[in-house]
Amino acid sequence: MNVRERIEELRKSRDAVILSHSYQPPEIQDIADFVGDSLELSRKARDCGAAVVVFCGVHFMAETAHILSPDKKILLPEPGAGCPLADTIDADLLRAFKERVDAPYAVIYINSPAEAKAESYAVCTSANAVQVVQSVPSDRVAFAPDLNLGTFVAGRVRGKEVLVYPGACRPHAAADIDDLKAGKADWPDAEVLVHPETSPLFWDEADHVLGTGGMIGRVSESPASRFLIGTEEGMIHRLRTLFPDREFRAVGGIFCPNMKRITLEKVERSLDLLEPEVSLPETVRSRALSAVERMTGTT
Ligand code: CIZ
Repeated sequence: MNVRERIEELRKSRDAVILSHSYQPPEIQDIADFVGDSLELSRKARDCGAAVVVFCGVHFMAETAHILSPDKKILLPEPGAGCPLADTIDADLLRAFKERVDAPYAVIYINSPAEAKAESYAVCTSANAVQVVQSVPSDRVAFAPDLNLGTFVAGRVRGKEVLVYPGACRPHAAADIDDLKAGKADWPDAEVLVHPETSPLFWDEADHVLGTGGMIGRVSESPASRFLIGTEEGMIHRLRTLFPDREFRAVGGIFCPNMKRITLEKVERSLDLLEPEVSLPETVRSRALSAVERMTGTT
């Protein structure tokens, strides 16, 4: 039996579902039951009937799945797959930031640790950040941890001051603008879609600034046949799978090494041993859940 066959057998015998983020390597996306963004996958984890969820992504994503599904076993096949952006904030840093900027309410990007979510009024994703910030019952809102996304939101909400924490996703924030311009020169007819974690220099060159779910929605309704994509390059496999009749090219050289740490062998091992499991103390989980539910009430 090869590794794919062993995974298949274990998936059945363990009553498991395999979820993959759109930034995962192609071979992981291809064996997954569902591929999507962190919130979509956490909702799939909650709504599926399976007892075991193998979350192929990074730590904060598996944690979010646990926040929504405390009774399921949430496995992260590579426990070292972290998110340096999420690591820029924690509960103490967020409390200090809210105090320093004199903003009683914080909106926190889903790319953050559960302890910081528990200190926040609401969670947001790149898709709904503007609506979530707009819904906060205060005219001063602290936003953490992504500076570029927060700046994007600050420019779009009405009647509120958004005080932005200076965290960054390095691969997105340091994306190569010359590569984007070269892509546009090669494919002048292409539509340019970039992620809000990239810098404003990228937004200025783009037709649309969107999270990964928004990119899929835009491609499905666009008349264009070619697209330049300014986000983590794993997204190209996702888009090619969904839209085999269109052409996609990654621009900016955006590569997340943490997203590539899960292998088929690690998925198999995780299913076999039912570890490593991700869970949280109930006090943190339930407070983080309230912040996630406020987002859901908004969007
Ligand atoms: O929330 C997610 O899954 C991430 C990391 C990005 C996005 O835009 O979907």
